[in-house]
Amino acid sequence: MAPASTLTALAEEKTLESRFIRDEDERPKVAYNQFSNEIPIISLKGLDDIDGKRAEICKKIVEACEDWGIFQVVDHGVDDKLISEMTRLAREFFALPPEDKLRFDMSGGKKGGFIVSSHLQGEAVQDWREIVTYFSYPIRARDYSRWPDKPEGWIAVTEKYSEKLMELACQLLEVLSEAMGLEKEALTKACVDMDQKVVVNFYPKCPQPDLTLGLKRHTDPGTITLLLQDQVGGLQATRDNGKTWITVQPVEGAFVVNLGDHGHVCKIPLLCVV
Ligand SMILES: O=C(O)CCC(=O)C(=O)O
Repeated sequence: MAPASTLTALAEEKTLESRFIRDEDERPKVAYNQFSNEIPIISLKGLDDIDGKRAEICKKIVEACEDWGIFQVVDHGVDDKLISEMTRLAREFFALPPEDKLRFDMSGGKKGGFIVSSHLQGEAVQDWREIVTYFSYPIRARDYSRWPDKPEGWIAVTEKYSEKLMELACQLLEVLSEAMGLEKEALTKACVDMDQKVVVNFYPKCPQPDLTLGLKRHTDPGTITLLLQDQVGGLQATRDNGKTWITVQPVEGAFVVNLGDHGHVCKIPLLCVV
């Protein structure tokens, strides 16, 4: 039997271990698959067309930021094939035997790799997830010893994916800079070297999903998050400090764009995502 240090074995149990059980008021208030259409889906087709569609697209983005602080983008220019390759590799990584994943164990403060629940220490209740995470930008600071070397192709595909998502993030930051009446590069310059962190979350089948969360209530610490959901869904958001929540509708190939705490400091109204 697999060691309990990953969720592989626990997913087969009939009941959930107590370390994952949340207090009642922290448990999900709406079902993971009761999808809401409230979060706008914005096509970026024509964003570079300065004399054409750009103004209209920017307006939609700004309205979405003011309203929810979260929106989805389609026609974003990131190749479908690259997205499906990244998704396939992520699934294959988490399907590896525990010992392969634990070769990249990041417990004990290592700056990247694999961990169950969270790299944050001292948490009273654990998240029901496995995670691979590491910094991908700035390129000169990459520590490839913390990037998984299995499944085959992971490093090359993640490099390409990171590059394309960095381009997309910069395009969106330009829109937000202009919306604040600043020069186009203001936000990217404010981020100096533009860090980027790859985070891949895996939420295995859970014996008692109503008692726990895949990932606890939080805001994202960075400037902007680009999140690729699978079609199962489960991402939830609130704009009234947790009184009510909605489950974000998964849209094939779309990225959920979430403004993080840094974006908030830059005076962009914001959200919390579970
Ligand atoms: O996996 C998800 O759907 C949410 C991920 C998230 O909120 C995060 O990694 O900060």
